[in-house]
Amino acid sequence: MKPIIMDVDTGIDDALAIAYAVHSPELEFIALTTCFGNITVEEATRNTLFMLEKLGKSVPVYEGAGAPLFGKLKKRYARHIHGEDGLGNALRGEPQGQKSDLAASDYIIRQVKERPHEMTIIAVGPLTNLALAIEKAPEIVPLIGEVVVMGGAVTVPGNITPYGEANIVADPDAAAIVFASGVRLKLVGLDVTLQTLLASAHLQTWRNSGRELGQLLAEMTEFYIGAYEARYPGIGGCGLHDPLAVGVAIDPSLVSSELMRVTVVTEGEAAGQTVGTSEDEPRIEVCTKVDAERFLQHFLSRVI
Ligand SMILES: [Ca+2]
Repeated sequence: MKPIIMDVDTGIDDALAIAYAVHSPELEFIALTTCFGNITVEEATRNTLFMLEKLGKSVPVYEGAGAPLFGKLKKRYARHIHGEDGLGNALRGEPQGQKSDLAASDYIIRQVKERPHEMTIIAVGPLTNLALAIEKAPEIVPLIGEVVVMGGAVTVPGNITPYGEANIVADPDAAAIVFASGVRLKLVGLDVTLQTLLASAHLQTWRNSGRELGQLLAEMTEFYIGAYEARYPGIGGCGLHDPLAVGVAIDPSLVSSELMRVTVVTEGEAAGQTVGTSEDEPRIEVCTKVDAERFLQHFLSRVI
């Protein structure tokens, strides 16, 4: 089993990704760390604890950054896409569980040192927590097994701006630090995630499952697909952004990649743009192709 920490800003696709990971026996779920992003960090922590309770899974949750590394929020929260509560308005009551008593970045440092070369970090929100960990303790870089990042748009246009993808735009400086650190990293960006559409038809299977989890995921995902329809009329589904990062951690053969150095624009209207070049070091694996149908079937076979 591959030990993982998931770093999340729990909106709807994060929730789907957490369910997928919890139900995947290849992964040993060690902890979750939370970050601002789709919503505030406090809401991300709450939503993460809520999902874990619905999944019947006990995993510690460490709260992290509430804002980007340098200065104020550069983008709005994404309540129009993820709902007022971040879960498509499907949140029912407050979770009973409590967050653990250590900052996310400090937890990441401690855990990586405890299990050198073993930990996979699946980062599906802004990269602030990981950047903070690397800034505080650069010696962890060669000790991290691998980082799988949902973020960026290297060979395709952005989504939140013409240039940038939401997780990177939310904290371009953090992404720049992580990408330049030399850490072993796979970038699962819009290059591949927009090829993985979950259609509304699949939700009926979840509703028909007779399970509370199926109802919950169907309700929140319906909201998410509605937001996609508003943005891309006729699309008939939603991108499985964060779940694909989990899929790649389980089975790297779902994607193919190119080694590139990726720099991040940190200022101006193109802030958050991810620019790939093939010559310079350090290089990361930029996923450029995905076996979308095989991934979708794998995800559907696991998520509820
Ligand atoms: Ca996310």
